[in-house]
Amino acid sequence: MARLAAFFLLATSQLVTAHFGIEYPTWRGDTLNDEANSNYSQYIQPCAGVPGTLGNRTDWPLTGGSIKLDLHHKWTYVFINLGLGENVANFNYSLTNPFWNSTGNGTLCIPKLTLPTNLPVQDGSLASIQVVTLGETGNALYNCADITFRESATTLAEGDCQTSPGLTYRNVTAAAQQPSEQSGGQSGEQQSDDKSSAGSSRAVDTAVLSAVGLLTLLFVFGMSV
Ligand SMILES: *[C@@H]1O[C@H](CO)[C@@H](O)[C@H](O)[C@H]1NC(C)=O
Ligand SMILES: *[C@@H]1O[C@H](CO)[C@@H](O)[C@H](O)[C@H]1NC(C)=O
Ligand SMILES: *[C@@H]1O[C@H](CO)[C@@H](O)[C@H](O)[C@H]1NC(C)=O
Ligand SMILES: *[C@@H]1O[C@H](CO)[C@@H](O)[C@H](O)[C@H]1NC(C)=O
Ligand SMILES: *[C@@H]1O[C@H](CO)[C@@H](O)[C@H](O)[C@H]1NC(C)=O
Ligand SMILES: *[C@@H]1O[C@H](CO)[C@@H](O)[C@H](O)[C@H]1NC(C)=O
Ligand SMILES: [Cu+2]
Repeated sequence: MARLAAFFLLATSQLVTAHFGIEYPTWRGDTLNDEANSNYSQYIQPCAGVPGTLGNRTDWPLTGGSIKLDLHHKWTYVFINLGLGENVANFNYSLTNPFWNSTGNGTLCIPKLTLPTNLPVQDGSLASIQVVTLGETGNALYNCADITFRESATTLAEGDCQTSPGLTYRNVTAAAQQPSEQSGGQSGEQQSDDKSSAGSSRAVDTAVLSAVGLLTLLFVFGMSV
C-alpha cells in the first residue's frame, strides 16, 4: 500500500495541462473551448460534466464505425467504451480490448472500431461512446459522444480519416510478446516493427505491465485521480 500511496502523491502533484478532443463522432460538448460552461472539466467522469441530453447524435454503423481523436500529449493511454441507451450511466462495453498507448500529438483516426460480439443493438438503438485517456501520472481525462446505430450509416471516407504523420498507437496487452505498432489511418493493416526496435519492446512491456497492475488496482477500488 505504501507504493500505492506514493503513486497517489505523484498523481495529484503533477497535473496534466493539455487535454484532448473528439472530432468524430460529434462530441457532447466542446470541453476544450467552451468557456461559457465553466463546469465542464475533462477530469470529471464519466463525461467531463457534459449532460447527456444536449442532443447532438451521430448516426453510426451497426457493425462499428470510425472515431477521430485530437490528441495533445507526447503519449497517452486510450480507452474507448460504449454504453447502451439514451442517457447512459454505465459504459460497460470496451471497444479497446486491449487498450492503447498512443504516441505523438495531432489527429488519431481509426477507420472502424470493432464492436463486441453479440452487442444487443439494432437500427435506431441509442448509445454513447466514452473516451478515456490516461497519462503517466495517472490522471484520467474523459469525453463522450452520443450515437444512434443505423443500418444506413457508413464509416468515414478514407480522405476524412487521416492520422497525423508520426502518430501511432500500440496495443497494451499482457499476452503480447512482441506488440505491434500501427498508424490509425491504415485500415487495420499491420505495419511490421522495425527490427532495430524489436529488442527494446520487451523492456517497455515490463514497464507497461507494472503500470497496468497499479491501474487495475485503482480501478478495482474505484478511486479517481
Ligand atoms: C451540436 O449541434 C449544433 C447544431 O448543429 C452545433 O451548433 C453545435 O456546435 C454542436 N455541438 C458540438 C459540441 O459540436
Ligand atoms: C455549474 O454548476 C452550478 C452548481 O451545480 C450551477 O448552479 C450552475 O448553473 C452551473 N453552470 C453552468 C454554466 O452550467
Ligand atoms: C451493460 O449495462 C446494461 C445496462 O446497465 C445492461 O443491460 C447490460 O447487460 C450490461 N452488459 C454487460 C456486458 O455488462
Ligand atoms: C505537436 O506538438 C508540437 C510541439 O509541441 C507542436 O509544434 C505541433 O504543432 C503539434 N502538432 C499538432 C498536430 O498538434
Ligand atoms: C490490437 O489488437 C486488436 C485485437 O487483438 C487488433 O485487432 C488490432 O489490429 C491491434 N492493433 C494494433 C495497433 O496492434
Ligand atoms: C507509451 O509509449 C511511449 C512512447 O512510445 C513510451 O515512452 C512510454 O514509456 C509508453 N508507456 C509506458 C508506460 O511504457
Ligand atoms: Cu491534457
